[in-house]
Amino acid sequence: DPREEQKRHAAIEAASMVREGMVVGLGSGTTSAYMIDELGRRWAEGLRFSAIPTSERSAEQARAHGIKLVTFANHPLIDLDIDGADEVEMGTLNLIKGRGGALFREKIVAAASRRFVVVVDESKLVPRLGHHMPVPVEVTTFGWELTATRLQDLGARPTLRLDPHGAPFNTDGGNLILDCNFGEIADSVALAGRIRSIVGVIESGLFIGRTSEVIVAGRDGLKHLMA
Ligand code: DER
Repeated sequence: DPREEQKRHAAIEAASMVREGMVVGLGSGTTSAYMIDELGRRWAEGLRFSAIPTSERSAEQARAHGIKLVTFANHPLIDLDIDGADEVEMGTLNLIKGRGGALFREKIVAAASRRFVVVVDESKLVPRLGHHMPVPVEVTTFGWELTATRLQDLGARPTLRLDPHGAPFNTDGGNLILDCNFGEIADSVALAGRIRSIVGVIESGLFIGRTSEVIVAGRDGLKHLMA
């Protein structure tokens, strides 16, 4: 599958940026999974670094490789955070993230990082956020129906995310996700602020002004887009 090959290509390129002794943020999703496997290979070759995972799933994958996991207690600053994205807006490099359900921890880790490097296949590049992805919004369970109504007032069509068994999906933090279809977003900076100001909203998958660099893998190789 060429898209999986592209994800893997971008992930390996980003993993090569990890230096001895770094504190590394481990993203979530399929592209990040390739990155974690590559870091596992480098760990087996003797590279030593510390890692902070953005999901239980990524933590499990890293542990299986013997990668040392740490917390913010002793490592409040991350040198390099590597993560995927659902959409990357050309020009601004603003993101939609959260299809994997880890957006809250992902944003906390990105915010704690000197550098936030995003790894994508070329299909993720869009002229405007909302091009083909809804904005995942993490909300508290209590009163989620009211929070959904307030998101509708912002112009969204919110859908409660369900797990494979048809029950409401619970994030690692025990919250719910409303996938909010806003259509194409003209002003994602303003929208991100409006979403955050709704009581009951914990965090949204709009990552605004946080991206340091995007590694895009395409048919004609790798591109590095710098913020
Ligand atoms: O859920 C997330 O934020 C993931 O990083 C997602 O945005 C990218 O997942 P993918 O690499 O499986 O496409």
